[in-house]
Amino acid sequence: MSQVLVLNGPNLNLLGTREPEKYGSLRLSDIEKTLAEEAADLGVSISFFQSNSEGALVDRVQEAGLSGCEVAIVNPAGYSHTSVPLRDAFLGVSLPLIEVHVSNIYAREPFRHHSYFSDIAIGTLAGFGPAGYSMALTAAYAYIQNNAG
Ligand code: CA2
Repeated sequence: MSQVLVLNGPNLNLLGTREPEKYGSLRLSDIEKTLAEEAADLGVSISFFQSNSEGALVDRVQEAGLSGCEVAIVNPAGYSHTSVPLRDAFLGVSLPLIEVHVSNIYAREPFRHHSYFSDIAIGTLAGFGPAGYSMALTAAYAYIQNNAG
């Protein structure tokens, strides 16, 4: 069964509890529950990881890449704009990624307009709220189908 990892970076554990005008009112656990149902319908094995720590995210990417995960859906959160080490982890284990942002980072402060992940991603979804994660799962499934074997 194809494996997909959903990785969320710092502070996304606060989704749905603060700043709903920016990030919506769904909690991360709600988003993960929806994705688990959608993955089951698609026949894909899905796992979830959130951390506020850069090293823990790097470790999880390496583990996923070395254990046969086919695609990662990633919201690197603040690390989008800073983290060369997390970018290097994806490249280091050749793990394809789809980048998700809940908000439209291009309509926000200039420092959010650059992401260290966009140029190495299969594609990026930004500004669709929590629905962006489901869109990314659809895209991940299509990628797996087109790149099987
Ligand atoms: O729009 C996104 O998904 C972001 O990745 C969210 C990051 C931000 O640094 C990026 O520029 C865009 C921030 C995540 C913080 O999440 C919170 C959620 C609820 C309350 C407070 C923070």
